[in-house]
Amino acid sequence: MSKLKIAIQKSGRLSEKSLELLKECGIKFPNGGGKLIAESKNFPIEVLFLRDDDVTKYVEQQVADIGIVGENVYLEANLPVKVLEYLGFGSCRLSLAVSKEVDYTGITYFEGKKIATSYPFILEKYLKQQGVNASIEFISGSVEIAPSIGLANGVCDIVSSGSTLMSNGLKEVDKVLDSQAVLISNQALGEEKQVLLDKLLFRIKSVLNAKERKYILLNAPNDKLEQIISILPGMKSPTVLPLADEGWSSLHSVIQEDQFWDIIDELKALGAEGILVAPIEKMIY
Ligand code: PRT
Ligand code: ZN
Repeated sequence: MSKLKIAIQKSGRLSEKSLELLKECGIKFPNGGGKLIAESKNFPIEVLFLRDDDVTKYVEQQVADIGIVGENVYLEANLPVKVLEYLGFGSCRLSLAVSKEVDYTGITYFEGKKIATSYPFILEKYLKQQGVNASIEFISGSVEIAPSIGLANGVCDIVSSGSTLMSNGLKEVDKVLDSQAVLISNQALGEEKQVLLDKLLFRIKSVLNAKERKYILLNAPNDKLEQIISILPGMKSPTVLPLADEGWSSLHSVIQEDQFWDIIDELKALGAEGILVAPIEKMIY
């Protein structure tokens, strides 16, 4: 029987979350630390543990069928593979930064200057779009030290909290790209593998949908029910059950995580009580 091969990062910022996502999809692996390949016992899938820089290439070459990689790394590889899903972890941005002493007034600052980066392809495309002529110095690591050692006037690097830039005397001046982990796939999977992939994708979507939402339960006075329902955009419509207390009902629904605090304030203002918000593990449409 055919097996799906997924390439994920062996050790680094995406490793744990990638394995966790597979686990949340009900896919179990034996605990064999340090192995480069692991086979699941309960789903026809094999995991290849690789350096993140190799994931896109191996998916394109069909060494793996699918892979999880940072969108920044996938875009830099510039290979013909498909992005199937944005996974919501590994968030960061690719930004331009200069010495904090520079009086930066805009992207034209870089005209005729030199920028150090590990992302020459993305940067070149960006500079072209912006109409700026700058030379690009490729460095594979420790990009942040380039300006202080006189190698470049600025850098284009991954930023998340910004503390690495700060501790190297740099400031972020322009965002080139927002990035997060993506699920990529080879463009020519056979029929059998496609069936397995569809099954996996259905599970991944259910997990991701659930992460974005919360289950909410509350007690509401009957005369405010209609107004409360109108601000609760549930899956279809909220469930309403009468409470033993006359004039009150219990209401159950699902809300978007990011609307959470706004909605809670409105609900309280309408007299809702005993508000409970709980995580959802899976959400099937
Ligand atoms: O060994 P391998 O080649 O597999 O791993 P790697 O060292 O090349 O990659 P890794 O594990 O560092 O990152 C994997 C992916 O995580 C990246 O491709 C991004 O998509 C994503 N990611 C998220 C990050 C960061 N956040 C991040 N902060 N990748 C790198 N960084 C680095 C950045 O390069 C800089 O040195 O962290 C530093 C900045 O962090 P702040 O918080 O100080 O701004
Ligand atoms: Zn890497």
